[in-house]
Amino acid sequence: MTSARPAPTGLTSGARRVLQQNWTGSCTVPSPGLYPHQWSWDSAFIAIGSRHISPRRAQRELETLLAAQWGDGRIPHIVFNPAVPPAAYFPGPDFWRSATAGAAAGAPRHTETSGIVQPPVHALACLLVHRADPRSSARHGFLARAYPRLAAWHRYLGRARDLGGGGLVSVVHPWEPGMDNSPCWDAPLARVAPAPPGTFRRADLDHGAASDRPTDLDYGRYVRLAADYRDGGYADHTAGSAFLVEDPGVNALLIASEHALAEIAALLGADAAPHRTRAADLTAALVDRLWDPAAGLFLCRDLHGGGPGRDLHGGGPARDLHGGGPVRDLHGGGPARDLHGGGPVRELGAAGLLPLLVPGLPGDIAAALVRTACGDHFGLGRTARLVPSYDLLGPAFDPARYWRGPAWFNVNWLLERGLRLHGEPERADALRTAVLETAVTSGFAEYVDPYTGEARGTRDFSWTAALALDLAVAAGQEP
Ligand code: 2M8
Repeated sequence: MTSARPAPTGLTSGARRVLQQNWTGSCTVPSPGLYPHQWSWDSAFIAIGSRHISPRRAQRELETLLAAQWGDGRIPHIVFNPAVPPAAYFPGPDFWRSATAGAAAGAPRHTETSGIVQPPVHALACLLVHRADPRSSARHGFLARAYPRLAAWHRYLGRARDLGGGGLVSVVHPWEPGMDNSPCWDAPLARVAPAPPGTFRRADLDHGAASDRPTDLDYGRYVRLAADYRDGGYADHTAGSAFLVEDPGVNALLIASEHALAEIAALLGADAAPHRTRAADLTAALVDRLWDPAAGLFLCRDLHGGGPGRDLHGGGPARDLHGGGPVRDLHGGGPARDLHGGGPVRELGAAGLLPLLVPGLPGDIAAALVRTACGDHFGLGRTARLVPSYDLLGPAFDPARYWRGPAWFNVNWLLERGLRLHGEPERADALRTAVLETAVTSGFAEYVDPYTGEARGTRDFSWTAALALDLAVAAGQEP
């Protein structure tokens, strides 16, 4: 069922303009000022939109990213453009030093990349790009070339990143789930000793208001974690990261992509069964390890954590997450970690709603997720214009600061899809209309105030344009 409303004025022309101006000839940068290189999950979302402008260009977008894959299967979160001045973005290629520090993990020798990863939306993006023009896709062997790389990427996540031993993927840095500054990371991040302030220079503050961006203290911790990972040769098997979290968003996107990989395998005449089995196993592990029936939401699991956190259902904190309790020295001689355990992070993040994207999710859980999305904490269809990145009622909620409350267009696009998948077409239509209107009125903002839709962050942001265009096409508003 599609909405009969016309696209908001300027949507399709504006979206096309943004995607054109941010295209480099081989990929699309998220934003030429703030993010002047290629980002992994950005390119997946961008290709999902740009397939409606040029399927070939969307194929190219993904192929450029896949060409930077490491020998161990990881797809790096940034692929650096050597033509961009080093000071334009921090941490840049001089920091990550992938070709040398990542050599043992098979980093490309002639392309500089970061060493961490982002959520695996790529197989889903490849399938959608293929569907936009199956003939062009077949002519260029798009799926045949992408499939082994996507399969290796999923294998890397499944083998090297099951650091909790329970069948889910772990992230080793808050940038990996893409929701960089979420309050869900506050407790796990509090254990990390920040890099001293004078040892690095932030480039992001040249482009964004400090009040919208992460604090210097958090940035110091991001730098420390990334430097430690690099200095360990980007090895995962030792599980040495001071930050180890199982995130429901990352795992839900992997499951959705594993289903897409099964379809891709079938299209290529390959065996789809292992992908279907893997999707089912991951779904069972996701429910088993991260579903919290009382919260009606999937919660992150902090593999170094444990014990009670904030009481999500009663009034006020049961324990101060940032003070009080002992902080273990993970680099010193503390007690051995139980990597199979850990504990839930008692914060309500939008990543906990993303399993709505999972086709095989039990119906009662999907229904509970819809109730939570429409309840007081996320306000879908009620108090919020777009679904916020974090609990509207949470103690750390901030409608302006990066991933601590503002609404992001990729999250809302994913939820729109999930609502449709789980039999909620009216709610999906209403969310789609809100996304389209807000994309235009905000000037294709990077993120917006979840209540008012007021623009935040950078403007003419690529995935905002791409995903709005995709929804306009789905609504029949764009040929
Ligand atoms: C933001 O992350 C980068 C680091 O990767 C940054 O803050 O510098 C996040 O919003 C992330 O999800 C996004 O992929 C990236 C580029 O748009 O920006």
